[in-house]
Amino acid sequence: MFNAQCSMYNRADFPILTQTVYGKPLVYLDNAATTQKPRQVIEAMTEEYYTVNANVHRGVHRLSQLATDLHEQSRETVRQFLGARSTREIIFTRGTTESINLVASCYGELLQEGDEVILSEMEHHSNIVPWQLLEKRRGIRLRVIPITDEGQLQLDAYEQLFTPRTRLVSVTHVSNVLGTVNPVRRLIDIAHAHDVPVLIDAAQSVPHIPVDVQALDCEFLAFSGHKVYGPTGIGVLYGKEAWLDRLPPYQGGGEMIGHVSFEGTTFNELPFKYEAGTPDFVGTTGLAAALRYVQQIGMEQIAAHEAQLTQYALEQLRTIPGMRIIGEAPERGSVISFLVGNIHPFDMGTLLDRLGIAVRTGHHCAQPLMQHLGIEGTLRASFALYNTTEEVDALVSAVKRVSQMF
Ligand code: C6P
Repeated sequence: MFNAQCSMYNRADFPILTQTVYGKPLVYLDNAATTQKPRQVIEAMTEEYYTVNANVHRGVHRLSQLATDLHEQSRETVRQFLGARSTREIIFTRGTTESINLVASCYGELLQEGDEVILSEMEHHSNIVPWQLLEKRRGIRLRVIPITDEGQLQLDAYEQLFTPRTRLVSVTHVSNVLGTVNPVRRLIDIAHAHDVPVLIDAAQSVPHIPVDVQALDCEFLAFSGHKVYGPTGIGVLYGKEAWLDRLPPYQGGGEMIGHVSFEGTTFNELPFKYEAGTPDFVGTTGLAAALRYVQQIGMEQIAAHEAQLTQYALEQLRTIPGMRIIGEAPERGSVISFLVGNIHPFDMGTLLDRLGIAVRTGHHCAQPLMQHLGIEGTLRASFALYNTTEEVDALVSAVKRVSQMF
């Protein structure tokens, strides 16, 4: 089905998908947790270890210069991918979690007791706990955008949350549980009307839909490499240059300094001011290879393919007796959370695994959302560019089979 839409894609690019588990073909539907890596990513990283490996920005020797060039070209690939103005706005981190913690830590230095940060009820823990730590450390207050029964943000309530003490809005672009695609451009416009900057958690949007930071006009945006077919341990914080200039550095160490003396230290220019220590320069090569891979296919094509799969899966899953889809927003990504009757998600997930179907079960690091929904957890199927209608059929027939066992 997908090959017909896009000649650039070849499922054989993903060697891991050809295996069987418990004698059944692997149906990998846990892509919101992490995606599989195409050969192009694995080979780019292996090649670098075989031929180039040397520390970056530190050596006059040939290998160090080659490694530095690769690393900085990767930054340029990320810049293009996100539509950022400058590579000075692209900070390499370990992932979305670290990117959000970086903003909480550095922006937190500028906040005073009583200042407010607006989050939403559907945030991942990584966009809640860093702000709670700041609550303790700086005495800030959190304000939370409520959600509707369908799983959409209540925009009227959002507007009511702004006060003269609001200092930041930090919201997810796409919910990792409900699949809801939030109207982030609208949220940003409203925040800007109150002169408030916005951080977008794009962990679940960057891999699935086109994201352009200038079109969004967000001040900060975070995503993880491993969710967009890249390696683990590498991620990105985009920040508008004026904001990154204004905030204090994150961690201290090599690379982030201009000059160090015991009398006083000066800091490096952007983006290095936020990148203390030896960076994961092979990780950035892998990330850039992954972004080139999805760009060759086209983010619009990937989004269309996944939307079609999600729609089909929703229709098919709804035919199962006792099926309850968690999250019914009309604008949705390729994540489907569900429960069947009274079957515990863990039990169903374990049995699905025996049938070769990999889904995630549990609270998905969104316990406040689970509390709002009045449930402990869900099963979650999440799609990527390589999934097929046949795999959706396999999921649906396995869920049917398992639910008949109870
Ligand atoms: N969600 C999931 O299965 P890291 O772990 O830093 O790469 O990403 C954190 C994160 C932040 N925001 C959202 C919306 C996310 O979905 C995630 C990661 C995974 O849903 C692992 S818990």
